[in-house]
Amino acid sequence: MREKLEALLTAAAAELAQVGSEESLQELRVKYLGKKGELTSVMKGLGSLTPEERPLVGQIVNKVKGELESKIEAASLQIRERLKAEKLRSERLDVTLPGRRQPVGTRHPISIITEEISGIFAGLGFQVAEGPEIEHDFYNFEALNFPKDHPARDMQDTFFISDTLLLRTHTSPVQVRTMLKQPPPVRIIAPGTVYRCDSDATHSPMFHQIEGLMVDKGITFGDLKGILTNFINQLFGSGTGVRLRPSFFPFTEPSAEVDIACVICKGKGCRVCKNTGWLEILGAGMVDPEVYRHVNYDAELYTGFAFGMGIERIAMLKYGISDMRLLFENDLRFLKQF
Ligand code: 2U9
Repeated sequence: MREKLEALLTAAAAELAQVGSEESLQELRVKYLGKKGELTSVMKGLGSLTPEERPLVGQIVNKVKGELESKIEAASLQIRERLKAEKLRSERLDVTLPGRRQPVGTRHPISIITEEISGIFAGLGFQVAEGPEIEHDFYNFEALNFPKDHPARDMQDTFFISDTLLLRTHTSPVQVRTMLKQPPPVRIIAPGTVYRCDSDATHSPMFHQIEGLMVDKGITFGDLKGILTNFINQLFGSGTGVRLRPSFFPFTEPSAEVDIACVICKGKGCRVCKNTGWLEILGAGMVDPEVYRHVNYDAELYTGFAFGMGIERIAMLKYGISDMRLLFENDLRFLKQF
C-alpha cells in the first residue's frame, strides 16, 4: 500500500508539472482528491488492513493527502500569478500620454453680439428683462397702440396661433409686461427671439432683437440721443458718426431712425451703404402716451424713450456677413470663425 501511495504521489507530481490552467488543475484535484478519486479509493482499502497496520498506513495516507493538497495549491498560486502578470502586461497603460481633448464649441455670433450689447447697456444702468415667445395680441399689438387694421397684424406678417395668440413679432411685449408689473423708474433692455412671415437673403422668419425702455420723471429726447450715441460709440468705436431721421411707429411719438456712418467706407459711399455713406441700425422714439394709458402709467408725470434693433443686422455689419441665412445654417466652417 505504501508503494501504491508513493506511486500515486509521483504520478500526481508529474501531471501537475504539465498543468497550465485553473480548469485542468481542477480536473486533477477531482482525479486524485475527489469523492471517486484515486486517493479516496486507496483510503477505502484501509479496511482490509490489520488493526496494527491501520494507524501507520493512515498516517502515510494523510501525509500524501497533505502533500498533494499543498502541491495543488502551489500550482494554483503559480497559475494565478502567471495570469496576473500576463494581464498586467497586456493591459499596460502609459499614464504619461496626453489625454484626448473633448472638442469645445464656440459661441454663436448672435450670442456674442447679444452679450456685448447687453454688457454696454448694463454699464448704462439697464437691467435685462425677458418674456414669452408665444404672446397675446394685447401685449404684442393692442397695448402698443397698433390700430386694429394695422398691416403688421396681417396674417402675411404675423404667425398667428389662434385669434388672440401669436408668435411675438418684436420684444416690445416684454416692456409692456414690465410696466404692468412695476411703477417707474424703468430702465430695461429686452433681448430675444422674434418671428415674422418673411424670408430672403436679408430676412429670416425667426430673428433676434434687443429693445430698450427708459421711463422716469423728466426723460427727454436729449436722453434718448445721449444714451444711443454713447452705445454706438462703445459698439462701433468712439467717434462713429450718428444721424437721426424722423420716422413713425405706432408706439413712439416723435420717432426716429438712427443711422451710423458706414463701417465699411467710413461714409465715403460703397456697396454696403448703397452709396449713401450711412447705415440704419436702430429705431427709437419717445413712448407714446397711448402706451402709458394701457399700462396705467400717469402720462402727465412720466416720460420715456424706447428703441429697438435687429441683432442679425448688427452681427452682419460687424463681421462682414453678406447673407443672413449663413447665421442659421450651423455650418461649422462658418461658426468656427467667431
Ligand atoms: C414699448 C414702447 C415702445 C421699441 C422700438 C423700434 C423703435 C424699432 C425695429 C428695429 C429693427 C425693429 O428689428 S427691427 O425690425 N425697432 O424701430 N422699436 S422704438 O419701442 C417700444 C417698445 C415697447 C412699451
